[in-house]
Amino acid sequence: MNTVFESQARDMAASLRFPEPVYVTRPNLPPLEKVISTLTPAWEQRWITNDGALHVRLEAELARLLDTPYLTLFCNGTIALLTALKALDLKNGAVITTPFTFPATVNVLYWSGLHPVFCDIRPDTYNLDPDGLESLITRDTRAILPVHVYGTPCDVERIEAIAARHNLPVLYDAAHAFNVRLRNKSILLHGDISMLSFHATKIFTTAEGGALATTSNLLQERFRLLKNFGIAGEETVVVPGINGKMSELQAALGLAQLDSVTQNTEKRKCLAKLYRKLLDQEPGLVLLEIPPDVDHNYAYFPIRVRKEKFGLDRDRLYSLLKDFNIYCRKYFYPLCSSHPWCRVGEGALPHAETAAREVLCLPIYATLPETWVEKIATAISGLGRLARRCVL
Ligand code: T4K
Repeated sequence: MNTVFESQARDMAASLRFPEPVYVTRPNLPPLEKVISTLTPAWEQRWITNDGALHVRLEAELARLLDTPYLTLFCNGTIALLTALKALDLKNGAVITTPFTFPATVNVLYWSGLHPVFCDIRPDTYNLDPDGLESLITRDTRAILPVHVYGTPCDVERIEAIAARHNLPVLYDAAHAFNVRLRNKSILLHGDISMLSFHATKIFTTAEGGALATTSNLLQERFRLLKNFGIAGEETVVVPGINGKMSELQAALGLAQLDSVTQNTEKRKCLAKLYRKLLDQEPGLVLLEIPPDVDHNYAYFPIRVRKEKFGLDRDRLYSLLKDFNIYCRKYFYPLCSSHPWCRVGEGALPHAETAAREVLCLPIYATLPETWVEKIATAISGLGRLARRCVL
């Protein structure tokens, strides 16, 4: 590596270094007193899980906020996804999904006796590309499992038209898509089932937590049974269910946060706008375009780093930013298709492979100061300029 670059990059990092680590995200935590006061009735009644009053309230409030007829809470998004596969009675076959996702999306298939068939992604939205979908459908296919990556809706109309032609259910991994609307309609109204995650890294959090949304009353009833061991009555177990329940402690955290959802999204929107203003013209950086018919949640701020024009590749930029105390994340590297148990050869999913090599998610969260965004953008453009000057 060029020593002039090394020493000047070190000087730049020393002068711009944040006094504390800047993470890709931070949970949006309500005041602790508010969580305690929300939790107090549960404490007094000593009812801390199993469909408690807070759980019931959070379910109803979220269904209203997210505009979905049926929403069922879970202990986390992964168990919710696993339960959705069981509720659809999928077994012994393939599910078509994307390789550009968090391992949970694909791991649940293996836990359910299914296997993934990977469809390449669109290079602009990072979502499953419907152009490649239909040719992957065989007699073995049981369902389609697309992901609304970074909260951007998939091409739901085309995916669902293909699914309908082949009589296949569509289960959306909507872990990133809390409160996203497409053409002024909740994204959760698409497909048979959508899964949400309320993990600490998500824009609405119950520490760990998740939900399934559906428009089907029958599916909702199955979720309820399956997440509670299949228990239909004190002496009746009707299906082999598991424990997917959310506790009252988690529900209290969720309830205490509900009134900040809109403000939180507005803050993120402003920060995303600022990043865009500062980085849009940077050579070799490609920013995610938000389609005009989408009300986005700005959960992530992914950039694509093209070495030929930017001067540095994504991995080098990621490492150098750590010297500034900036901890970005390579969501989603490695691709799920590259896990040894998937055995998909290199070159089979070209758009996903390029995205996994080039995408870097920058810090974005409601309490991130605008001055920090300016400093992060200065660090990124400064490193790019320096690299181009030193011709690495
Ligand atoms: N499908 C998709 C598409 C998903 O993205 C996910 C989860 C799932 C399904 C599964 O849903 P869950 O079962 O998780 O509900 C994180 C999360 O653990 C994971 O939930 C999330 N996706 C994924 C995108 O991100 P890591 O390995 O990056 O987490 P970690 O611990 O490195 O945290 C990232 C940053 O967040 C830290 O650098 C700092 C900050 N952080 C994290 C935690 C836990 C905090 O500030 N406070 C915290 O408490 O996976």
